[in-house]
Amino acid sequence: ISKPESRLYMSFISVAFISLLIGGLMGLLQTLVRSGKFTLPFGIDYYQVLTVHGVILGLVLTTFFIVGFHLAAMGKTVGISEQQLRVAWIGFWMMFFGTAMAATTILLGEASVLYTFYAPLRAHPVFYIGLALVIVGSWIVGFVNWHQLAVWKKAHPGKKSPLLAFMVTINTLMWFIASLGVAVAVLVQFIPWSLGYAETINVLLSRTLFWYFGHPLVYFWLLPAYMAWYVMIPKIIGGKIFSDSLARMSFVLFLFFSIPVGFHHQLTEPGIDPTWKFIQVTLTMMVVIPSLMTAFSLFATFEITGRRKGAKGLFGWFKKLPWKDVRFLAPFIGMLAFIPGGIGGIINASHQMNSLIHNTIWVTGHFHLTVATTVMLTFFGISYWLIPHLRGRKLTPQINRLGIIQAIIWTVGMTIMSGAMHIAGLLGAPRRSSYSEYAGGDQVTEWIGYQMAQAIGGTILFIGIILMVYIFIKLTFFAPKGEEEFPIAEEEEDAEPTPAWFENWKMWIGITIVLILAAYTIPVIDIIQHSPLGSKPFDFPIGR
Ligand code: HAS
Repeated sequence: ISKPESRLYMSFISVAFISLLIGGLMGLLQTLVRSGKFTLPFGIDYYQVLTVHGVILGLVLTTFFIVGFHLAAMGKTVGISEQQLRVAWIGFWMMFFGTAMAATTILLGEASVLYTFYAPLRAHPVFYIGLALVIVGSWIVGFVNWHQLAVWKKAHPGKKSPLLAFMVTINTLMWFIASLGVAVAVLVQFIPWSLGYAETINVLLSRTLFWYFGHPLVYFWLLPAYMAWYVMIPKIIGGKIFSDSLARMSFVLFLFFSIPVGFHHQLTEPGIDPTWKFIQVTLTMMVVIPSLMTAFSLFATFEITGRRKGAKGLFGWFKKLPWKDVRFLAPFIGMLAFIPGGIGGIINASHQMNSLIHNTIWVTGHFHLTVATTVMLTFFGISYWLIPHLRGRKLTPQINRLGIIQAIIWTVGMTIMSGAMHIAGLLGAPRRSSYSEYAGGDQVTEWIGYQMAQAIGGTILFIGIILMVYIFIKLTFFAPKGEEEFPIAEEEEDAEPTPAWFENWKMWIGITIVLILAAYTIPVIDIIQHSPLGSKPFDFPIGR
């Protein structure tokens, strides 16, 4: 790998790990405050800390890691030119300065609006401008990725695109279409409102535009993990990809069904006709299918590989998996966590059950299993080979051992914290609240023990973060020089050939747009007509 490439990809990944440290510390503070045994010093506001945590981990860490990983995957499979590198740097610096602007406003207490930042909470205009820069910067890198594939296809007429490049293209397409929603909200609603040009804001529209973006956002996090599961894990375990076509189909289904489902975050909201909620919940159940396909394909890969290595009996293949290789173990724990995580998602999406868990800390438990365990442990798993690969170093047995310890610490901490969140949520404990006795009451006393458990889990997780950052520094600067493989598996010989129509991008984008228009046009018209700009203002002072 060339030095300029390595420098670019490492810049993205380094921002992600710095974010992990800062955001993780905020997470620890939150669990301590919620335990009731600790108050924030210097008059720091709970919501300021919560906003740093959500924005830095949910938006900054993820986007920087993913964009860096996308670039590395494209560079490896289809190549990158000097000019493309230069343009990608522009994207990096826009994202970097955008992050710095948004972070400054949060630290000054001018943007305690949480990572979901929809109205009526209002931030300083610089916060929104910073976010817009992050999004536009990520688009620029996305355009570079598409250009990389186009150049490759021109040089290889009639050939199917490499699987990894196909997957990156789907994820960047989904990201682009989804973030158009939040870009509209930022440009048309938030910036004029925060600058004082518009006195009021259509709250429901801002929430709807946010969730149009917010749900595909979670798949933008998930799909790079799926890339590692489909393409890298088979190689790491000494096997092959079960089916190239199945993997491509599952990604295409994510493109179709990730976006027209945002209403499942708004099931309790008045102002949206229940018919449209029903339609979007049905589409949500469709987006479960590509995950079930992924689970099926992974089991197939594990079993076929194990049997090839001589495994006997129904589950003998299980013993043949490389348990002592952290490049496998960390993502594998992520897969395991996704079983309860996914089940929780299906519960959330079911309207009646949603009314029990909505706005409780159950939801926080759900996303700490999905994004903070499934996705993060897979990102850690990727880091163990990607960072030494980029830095011309080796993953030593000693760092591998530390990685295994890290994965175990993470699992223990998250099981305690997320488990306690799920149970407390079912007992009615609200999310997004600092410690309160709510004027007493039997139900409230039931939550206290679980809040203590969350603080214990949070503390263990923070130890896991320190260890991970230590491993990152070690892999980047101190591991011995050498070569680490970028693992890309081949497909099974007897798999059906991938049909050529998978490259029909116009068809995929066309179907996606039709689904979005079908799910959103009428309800959005309704929202605008029944609650036009100039309706009841929710004028909170800036910074609250
Ligand atoms: Fe979710 C709320 C529904 C998946 C993240 N979700 C959130 C929020 C976040 C989030 C951040 O319908 C909070 C937003 C906020 O701040 O308000 N979610 C779903 C559904 C799925 C789902 C249906 N969520 C995710 C993923 C996330 C994520 C992935 C991040 C990465 N979620 C909801 C709903 C809400 C929600 C509602 C709103 C709740 C409310 O009221 O506020 C599905 O995609 C899940 C499908 C997954 C599966 C699992 C497949 C299992 C696999 C692993 C196989 C394992 C193997 C290893 C092979 C069906 C692929 C096993 C080996 C052995 C040997 C055993």
